[in-house]
Amino acid sequence: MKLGKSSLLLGLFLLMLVVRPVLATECTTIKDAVKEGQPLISPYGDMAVMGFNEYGFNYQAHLFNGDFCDHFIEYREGQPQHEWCVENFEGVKFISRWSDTLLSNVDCNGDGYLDFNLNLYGTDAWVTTKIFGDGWFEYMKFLAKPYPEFDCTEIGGANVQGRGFLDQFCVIQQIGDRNNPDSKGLLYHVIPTGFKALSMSE
Ligand SMILES: [Ca+2]
Repeated sequence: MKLGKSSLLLGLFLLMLVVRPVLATECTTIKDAVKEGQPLISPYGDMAVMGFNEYGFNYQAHLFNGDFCDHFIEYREGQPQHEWCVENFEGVKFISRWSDTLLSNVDCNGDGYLDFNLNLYGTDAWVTTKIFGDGWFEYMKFLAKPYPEFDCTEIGGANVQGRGFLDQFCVIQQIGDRNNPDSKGLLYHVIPTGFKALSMSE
């Protein structure tokens, strides 16, 4: 019996040795990756450096603060649409924040990229954008729809169309309108404000 017990304990101990590395699977942080000389890569192909990168992304802080044309990869210098962007948006600034559900600041699946998720229906994903030029601005708060057919106007918000992955979101708040520089007031404001807005539809 005594031997059996020891064997059991030994077995458990060995099992722990085997299981531990699996349990210890950790997410790589931006800081650790930089320290190791192999920075994580963003979905845009940028290196996730500490603080702000050359374009204005601070992936650690889930924040972009920079020139409008630098935010979108297709509008950056050297890209075919860069000139168009400069002609239309020179001097225009852009600030955006996003949730970890959309674009994380860690790599947990070990592929070397910041984890990101483009299937956002029913998640708690959110994005805010502020675009501003000389004397005008537009602020928007986006929240992921619960499901694709959801009509955001039912809760007093607005649907999004033709804006890529943002089409999965409702605009639940908008202040100002880039297409109408005189507009500085509130256009949409779903109550309750913020991320409980969609629960009102259930
Ligand atoms: Ca990853």
